[in-house]
Amino acid sequence: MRINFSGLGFEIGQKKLGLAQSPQLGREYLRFLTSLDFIDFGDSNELNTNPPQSGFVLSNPENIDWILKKYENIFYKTKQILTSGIDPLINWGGDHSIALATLGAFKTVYPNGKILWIDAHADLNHPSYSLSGNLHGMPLSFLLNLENIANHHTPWLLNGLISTKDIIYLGLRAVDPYETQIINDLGITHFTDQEISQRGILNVLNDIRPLIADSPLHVSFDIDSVEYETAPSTGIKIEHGGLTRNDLLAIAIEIHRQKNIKSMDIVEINPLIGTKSQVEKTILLSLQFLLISLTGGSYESSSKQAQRSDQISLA
Ligand SMILES: [Mn+2]
Repeated sequence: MRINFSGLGFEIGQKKLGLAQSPQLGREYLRFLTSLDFIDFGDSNELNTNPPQSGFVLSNPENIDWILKKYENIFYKTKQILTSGIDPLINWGGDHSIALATLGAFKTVYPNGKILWIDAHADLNHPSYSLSGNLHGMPLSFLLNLENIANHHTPWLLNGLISTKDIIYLGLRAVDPYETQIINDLGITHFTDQEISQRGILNVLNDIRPLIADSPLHVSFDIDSVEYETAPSTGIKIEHGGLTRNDLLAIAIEIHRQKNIKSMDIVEINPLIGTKSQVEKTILLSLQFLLISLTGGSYESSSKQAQRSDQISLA
């Protein structure tokens, strides 16, 4: 098993500073804690240089194409990596707007791919209706081409569009009325955090299993899907509900069991929010989710394991 790491420190999809520092932290922790082989595709960062306005760019039509051009670049970068057969690819954000590029690239390379979208939010907002104007709440409206938005603004995405049948939402708990209507009208499969806590994660995974079996898989993991106390270093604080650590680890075990993951986004971890121990707690949980999803729990390279068993037999 190998970690293929792409740092996508985009923080321009929302207004806070700090998300651009997340990939470097993820990289350092991974290399410190594991002895897995590591291929590093470097960093593509987009900083909020003018935070009070940067999140509002989509309210201004003149700015839409300027900002979306930045995603076109990382779309081609991600597509190139996946096309060369390197997987699973870890897309470490950054805010959730990077999914425009990463998921678009995944679907371009794997047209029959499925998507597990683990998030408190549905990220289905449309620039015309969004209250915040933040692009990190909109990637799926582009990817679904709602109201032909991709035709107008992201033509490079058109081969990577997703169908409503490709998406499975896990952990929704803060969905806008406009988004609820889209989910219901289009019949998108979703499991809210409430349903997960009522029925239990294993029953929910039992429903999900046949939906993702035998298809290439993209996992888009937004840390705000997790309950606040367990993963506090993220930009939007939702006091109620959320996935528990156990829910998350059960999901990771299921992802590993499927053995078909091609790419994973890890987004919205903000190292500038919270105390040092809160940041560490948040990042360690994300790493555990990532590592169990990829390896099932064995974080050492096979050569290192062989070494260790040699040592044991010598003793
Ligand atoms: Mn999100």
